[in-house]
Amino acid sequence: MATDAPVQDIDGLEIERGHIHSKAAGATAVAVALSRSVEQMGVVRTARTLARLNQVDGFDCTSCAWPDPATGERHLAEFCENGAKAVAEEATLRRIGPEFFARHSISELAGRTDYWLGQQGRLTHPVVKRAGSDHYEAISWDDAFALVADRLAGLGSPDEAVFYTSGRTSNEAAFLYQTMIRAYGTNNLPDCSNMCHESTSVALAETIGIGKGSVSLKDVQEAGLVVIAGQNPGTNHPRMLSALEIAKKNGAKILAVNPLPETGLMGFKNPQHVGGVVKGVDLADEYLPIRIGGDMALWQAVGHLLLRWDSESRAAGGPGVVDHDFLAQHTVGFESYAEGVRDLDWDLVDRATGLSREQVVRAAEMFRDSPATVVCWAMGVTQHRHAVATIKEIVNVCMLKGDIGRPGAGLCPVRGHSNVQGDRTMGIWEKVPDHFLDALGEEFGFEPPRKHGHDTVDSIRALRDGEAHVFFAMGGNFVAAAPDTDVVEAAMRKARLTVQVSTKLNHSHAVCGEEALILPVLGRTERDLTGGREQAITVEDSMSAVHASRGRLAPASPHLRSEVDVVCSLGEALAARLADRPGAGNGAALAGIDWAGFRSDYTNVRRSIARVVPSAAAYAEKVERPGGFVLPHPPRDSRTFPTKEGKAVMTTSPLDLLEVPEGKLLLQTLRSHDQFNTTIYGLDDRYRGIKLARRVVMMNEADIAAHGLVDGQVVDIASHWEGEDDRWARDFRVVAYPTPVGCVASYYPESNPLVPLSSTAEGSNSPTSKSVVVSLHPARSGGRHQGTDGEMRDTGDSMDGHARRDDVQPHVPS
Ligand SMILES: Nc1nc2c(c(=O)[nH]1)N[C@H]1C(S)=C(S)[C@@H](COP(=O)(O)OP(=O)(O)OC[C@H]3O[C@@H](n4cnc5c(=O)[nH]c(N)nc54)[C@H](O)[C@@H]3O)O[C@H]1N2
Ligand SMILES: Nc1nc2c(c(=O)[nH]1)N[C@H]1C(S)=C(S)[C@@H](COP(=O)(O)OP(=O)(O)OC[C@H]3O[C@@H](n4cnc5c(=O)[nH]c(N)nc54)[C@H](O)[C@@H]3O)O[C@H]1N2
Ligand SMILES: [Mo]
Repeated sequence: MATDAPVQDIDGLEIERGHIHSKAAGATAVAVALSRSVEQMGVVRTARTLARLNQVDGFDCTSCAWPDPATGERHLAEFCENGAKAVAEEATLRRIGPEFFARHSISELAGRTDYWLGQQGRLTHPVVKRAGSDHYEAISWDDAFALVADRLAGLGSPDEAVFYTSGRTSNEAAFLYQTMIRAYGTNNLPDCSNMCHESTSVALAETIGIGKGSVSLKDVQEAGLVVIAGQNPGTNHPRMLSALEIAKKNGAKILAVNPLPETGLMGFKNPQHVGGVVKGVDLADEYLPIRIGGDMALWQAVGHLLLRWDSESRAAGGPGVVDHDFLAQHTVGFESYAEGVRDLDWDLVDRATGLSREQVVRAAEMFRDSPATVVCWAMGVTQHRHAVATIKEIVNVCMLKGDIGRPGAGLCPVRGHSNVQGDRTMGIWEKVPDHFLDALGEEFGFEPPRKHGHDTVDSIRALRDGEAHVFFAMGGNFVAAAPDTDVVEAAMRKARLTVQVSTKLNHSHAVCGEEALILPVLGRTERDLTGGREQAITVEDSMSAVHASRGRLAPASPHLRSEVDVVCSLGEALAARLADRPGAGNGAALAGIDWAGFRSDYTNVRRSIARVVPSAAAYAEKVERPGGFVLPHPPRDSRTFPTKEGKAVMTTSPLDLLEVPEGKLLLQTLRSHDQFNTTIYGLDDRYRGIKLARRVVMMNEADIAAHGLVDGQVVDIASHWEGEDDRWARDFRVVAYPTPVGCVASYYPESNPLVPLSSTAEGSNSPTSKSVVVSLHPARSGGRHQGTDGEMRDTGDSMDGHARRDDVQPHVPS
C-alpha cells in the first residue's frame, strides 16, 4: 500500500553530486511527478487527481500563483512536476490522528525535520496540548472553539493577539477571517506576504498606484523581451516555462539576471509535446551572473544608457529610444530621475553587479531594441535591504520605454503562494487602507479598528517582548518560515496559546505556546460539503485573474472542517463568550454577523465580498463564468495611475552598496527543487545536481580555496549583524558551485537561524533573506553530525527538543 510514512529521519552520511542540468522539465519531470504521486496516493487516486488539476471544472493547483492558460487552451494535463508534488502532499493516503500524538511527545517532534514531520501524513482530528503537558490529545471542535474564544476574551486588549495567514487560504475564508479579527478588534494580521512580495507591493503602490503586476499571460507570450530577475521559474513556477517557450517562438528575447545559472532559465523541454521531450528550447539569450544585491545598480545603469543613447540618437536626427510622449503624458519625476542617473558611478556599478561593462551594455541594448518588454521578478529581488528602491528602478526603466499598459509589455512580479494575492485583495493586511475599513464597517455594522497592526517581524517582537500572548495561524508554518529561528522559537514558546489551522504536521505544531491547538482542515483538492451542499471557493492568481475551485476527492478524515467553517464557528464562539462574560473584544460586532448564513452557503460570502472589496462588484456572479474574471488594474487597462499625483511616479534613489567586510561572504537562502517552502518533498535538488543533503552551502571554487576550505568539507556558518552576537548554523557541507565570488547560497528553512530579525528591507520591513553577511568555519563537530536530511544526530540530546538549537549557541572559532 502507498501509505507508509518514514519511521525515522533519513540519516545517512552521504551527499550525492551530479551535473547541473542544462534544460528543465522534460520526460524526467513527468516520471518524477508520477512516482511521487503514486508513492503518496496510489495509482487510482493519482490518475483521478491529476486529471482535475487546473481544469475549468476542477481545482486550482495548490502550488504557485502562475496563471492558467485561457479556457480553450489548456492541455489535458495542465500541471507541472512540482504542482503534482504539491497535490500529492495534500492528497496523500497517510494519516495521523490522536494515537500518533500519544506515541510522539511534542519535544520529540521538535527535534524532527520538517521533511519527516510532513511525511507523516494528513492531520485527522483536532488536538490540544494542555498547559504543562508534552503531548497533544484529542479535543472536540466545540471545546476547541470555546477554548480559543475564552483565551481571546481573557486578553487585556485584542491587540495582544496576532492572526497570521499563509497564502493558500481561499478568498472566502480570508475575507471572513479578517472580518472576524477586525470585529473582535485588531488589525494584527501578519501574513506570508510580509516575507515575500511586500517590497513589490510597496514599490508598485507608490509608483503606479496599485501593488499588483500589470501583465496578462498573453503579454508574456507576445513580448519582444522578457526579463527574468531573481527568480527560479524551472523550480518555483514551472508552468511559466510553457509561456516562455511560446514567447520565444513568437520571437522574444530572454534576459536572465541571477547569481546562479538556474536550469529553468537556460533551457526547457516541454513535456506536453513529444517534440519538446526530444529537443527542447534554449531560453536565455543573455545571462547575467549578477552579484547578490547588485540589481539596483544594474537597473540604474540600464536607465543611464537608455537616456544617453536617446540623446545621441535625437542629436543625430534619429527617433530616440525613450518614449517621451508617454513620459510627458503619464509620469511625474522624469527630470529628477534623468538627472539622478546622468552621473552614474560606474565603479560602483562594477563592484555592485560584478558584471563586465560589456554585459551591462548588452543588456541595455536588449531593452533599447525591444518593441515591448515584460519584466518578471521574485524573491531574488524582493528580499534585500534595498528591495523597494530596486523595484522602483525596474519601474523607472519600464516607464522610459512606455512599457506599461500596452500589449506585450509590463511589470510581472511573480507571486508565490497560489492565493497570496487574493488574500491581500480580501483584506489580509495589517495596513489595509481606510476605504476598505469603511466599506467593511458599513457592511457589518461595526467600527473597525484603525490603528495599523503588526506585520510578521513586529508580531515576533510583540510575542518576544510579552506584548502579545495569543498566536493564531490560518495555515503556514510560521516558526520555520520566519527569520531568526532561535528568536521566533523563544517568542512562540512564551505565548499563552498558539493555534494552528493546518492540513499537515509541521514545526510550528512542535514549537508552541503553553496551551496549543491544531485544527485540521480540508485542503483544496477535497470535496467541501459544509452546510450540506457542495461548496466552491475562489482564488486569484499572480495576474489578477479570479476563478472558482472545486475539490473532488473525499476528505482525508470525516472530522475535518473547512477554513470557512472554522472562522464562522470561532466567530460564533467568541460572540457567545463575550455575551456571557464581557472581556477583551467587541462582542456586539461579532454577534451582529451572520456566521451561520456564511457557513451554509459560500455564495453569501461572495455577495459580501462584492460589496466590500474594491472593484469586486457582482463577484458572486462573475466567478461562475467558465475561467472566472480578471480584476481591474487601471495602469494595465487604461494607463491611468491611481497615485496621489494621478500619474505614474518616477523616483530617484541613491545607489547604495551593501559592503561586505573582508573575509565575509553574502549568503542568499533559497529553495531546492524538492520543496514547497517549509514542506520538504524529498532530498533531490535535481537541476542543481545536489542529492540527499539539504544542509549545504553552495560556494565559488575560488572562494573555497581563498577561505582555506575544500569542496565537501563540513562547516559552521556564522552570521554577523550590527553589533549583535553572532548567529550560528552548524554542519553545512561546502558544495563547489558556479555562484559569483563572494556570494554563497543555502537552502531555506535550514538557514533561517542566520537571518537576523532586525535586518529588513527599507520601506517594506521584509526580512533580507537573500542578503545575510556570513563567515564559514571548519565545523566544531568535525563533521560528525552531518545527517543527510539536514538534521544533526548523535549529539546525545537530539530528541529533547533542543537538537536544532545546538546550532545557535555562541561559539568563537579558533
Ligand atoms: N516548487 C515550489 N514552488 C514554489 C515555492 C516552493 O518553495 N517550491 N515557493 C512559492 C513561493 S511562496 C514563492 S515566493 C516563490 C519563490 O520563487 P523564487 O523567487 O524563484 O524562489 P527562490 O528559491 O527564493 O529563488 C530566488 C532566486 O533568486 C536568485 N537570487 C538570489 N539573490 C539574488 C539577487 O541579489 N539578485 C538576483 N537577480 N537574483 C538573486 C536565486 O539565485 C534564485 O534563483 O515560489 C513559489 N512556488
Ligand atoms: N530564509 C528564508 N525564509 C523565507 C523565505 C526565503 O526565501 N528564505 N521565503 C519566505 C516566503 S516567500 C514565504 S511565502 C514564507 C512561507 O511561509 P508559510 O506560508 O508560513 O509556510 P509554508 O511552508 O508554505 O506552510 C506550509 C504549511 O501550511 C499548511 N497548509 C498547507 N495547505 C493548507 C491549506 O490549504 N489550509 C491550511 N489551513 N493550511 C495548509 C500545512 O500544514 C503546511 O505544513 O516563507 C518565507 N521565509
Ligand atoms: Mo512567497
